[in-house]
Amino acid sequence: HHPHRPSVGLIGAPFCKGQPRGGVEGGPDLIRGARLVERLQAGGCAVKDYGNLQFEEFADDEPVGVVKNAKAVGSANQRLSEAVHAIKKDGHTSVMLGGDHSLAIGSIHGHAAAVGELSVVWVDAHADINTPMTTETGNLHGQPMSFLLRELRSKTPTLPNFSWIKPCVSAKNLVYIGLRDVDPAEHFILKLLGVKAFSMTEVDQLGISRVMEQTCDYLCDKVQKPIHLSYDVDAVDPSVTPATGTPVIGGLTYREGLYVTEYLCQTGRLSAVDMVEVNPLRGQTEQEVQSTVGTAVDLLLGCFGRQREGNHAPDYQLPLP
Ligand code: HAR
Ligand code: MN
Ligand code: MN
Ligand code: MN
Repeated sequence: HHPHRPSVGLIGAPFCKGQPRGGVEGGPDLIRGARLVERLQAGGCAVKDYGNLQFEEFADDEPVGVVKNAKAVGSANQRLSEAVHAIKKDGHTSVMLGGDHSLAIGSIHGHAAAVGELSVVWVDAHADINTPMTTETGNLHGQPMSFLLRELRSKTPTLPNFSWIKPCVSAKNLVYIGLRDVDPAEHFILKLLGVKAFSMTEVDQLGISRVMEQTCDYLCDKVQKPIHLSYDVDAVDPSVTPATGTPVIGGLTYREGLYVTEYLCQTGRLSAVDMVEVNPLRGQTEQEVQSTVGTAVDLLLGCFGRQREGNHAPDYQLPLP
């Protein structure tokens, strides 16, 4: 058995206004600079790079309650949603390079607009499910899931430039992996909606292989839906991925983080991937930045068939003496 090698449609989203720290807008070009495209191609993937999106600036983006930069986040995500929609309609597996995690709004929305019902696997130290009413920070990268879940429709006000969003994910089709920094209101929402979550406690208890088995049993049991993987690089332990805005001790090892991608790849249903929150300015040294970016690239290669046991082309022929 050899893994599927679909064609990849790559879109860069150099956007940082879902959170207060500059630098995360450098993620897409940094990940490309680590030769992502070339390495995907070397592994047998066709890649179409759709380039980086450009985002509108708003001079009058006043806070709505505590929520910051709503107009910028709403507008950026509307553009991203259209771009991911087009990439899916072109027949690719979408890869969105962030940028901060507020971009999951547009990426998941555009994916769902193209394919219909989907499963979401959210790999993150954080649940990113605060509503504009529960957020303590006002940062929209801590809130994207609240705008996407049908069950939270009546709990989220319509922010400026958010009126285009149609909640398109059902709570039963969402699984979290890697949680270890969840706000009280977020924890309440997860319990209220009965969201399947494998926190780091469950990773410790079950091991990552049973976590992935149970993730897919849970999601795959029902109709075979396309999978959206939203991977926040802060899910992995900060000893491995320190160059990120909100590092949290006690995360996935490099091997656990990679196993998640290898496992989802072999389902053959991975339809879109986000790789977000790589922030070069948060690395203390060049080595910290390289470790973070290199891990992000390795995780993406894992999504597209790279195996640790090795790979060879299906038409490989041993050279004869
Ligand atoms: N829960 C906090 C908030 O709402 C922090 C979450 C944001 N950090 C992230 N997201 N990197 O995954 O602001
Ligand atoms: Mn196969
Ligand atoms: Mn996140
Ligand atoms: Mn996070």
